[in-house]
Amino acid sequence: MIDLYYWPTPNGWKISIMLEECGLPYTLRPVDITRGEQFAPEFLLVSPNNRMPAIVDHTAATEGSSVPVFESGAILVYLAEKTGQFLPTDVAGRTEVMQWLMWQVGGLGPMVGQNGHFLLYAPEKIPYAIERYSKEVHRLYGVLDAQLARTGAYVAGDSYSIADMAIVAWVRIHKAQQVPMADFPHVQRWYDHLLLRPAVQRGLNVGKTLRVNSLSDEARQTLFGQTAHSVRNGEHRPAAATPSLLGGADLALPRSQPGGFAPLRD
Ligand SMILES: N[C@@H](CCC(=O)N[C@@H](CS)C(=O)NCC(=O)O)C(=O)O
Repeated sequence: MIDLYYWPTPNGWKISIMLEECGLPYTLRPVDITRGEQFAPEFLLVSPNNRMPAIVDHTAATEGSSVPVFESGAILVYLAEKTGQFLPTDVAGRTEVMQWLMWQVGGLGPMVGQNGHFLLYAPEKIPYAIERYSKEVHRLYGVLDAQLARTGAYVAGDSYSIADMAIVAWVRIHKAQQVPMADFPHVQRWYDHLLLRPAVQRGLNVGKTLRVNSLSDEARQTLFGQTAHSVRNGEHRPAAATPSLLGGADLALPRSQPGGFAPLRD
């Protein structure tokens, strides 16, 4: 069984879509990032960057150990290699997928994230920041549109891949991000087509009811007030143990990692 550490956001959806596409059984372990559950010590053992998504594969082939993976791009590659699906094995095909996956992880995701921050969450509306990120997001959508015009099918060519899954999760929020989709007809065509896939629908619906539309002051401080000091001092940790995370207590970390999986006790 695979444990999926998850909250319903674009980075989380990438992995719920992939798990649904592969038909791999998994246990959902919600990480409420508005409550600071990403700082729970047991979660940090899996994801030292205090970000979800993360997985722990208890069915890994590696003898006697479960495999923890953090970073959505690494998780997608891990699952693709585990199942032999959605990532070609020939060098040219694999490289094509990898470069668009990296484009999403290093470009589209962070830029759309900053766009959303200054557009929707920042307490003061800073015109320079809003313009900077909305222009960059517009440019990136243009790059995607041109690529989809070239392939006439999926992001990395004729076959659906983990690059499509990574990108569609972020395109999903285009309305809230005020992206003018009329400027990007090829993205629109591809997006409509992907939404017809039952596994994409299921993946996007995982944990839907957990999603909150507004952030309390406490949640804002947890999400936007992090520094190395505050993280080191445990300032954002949830006050109480997190039941959803405790189920992962049987994690046996690879031998190279010190310590073990210490479940929180009340
Ligand atoms: N590079 C990471 C980014 C993950 C990420 O930013 N996750 C956000 C939610 S979309 C999160 O966990 N935020 C918690 C926080 O900001 O403390 C990945 O691709 O997995």
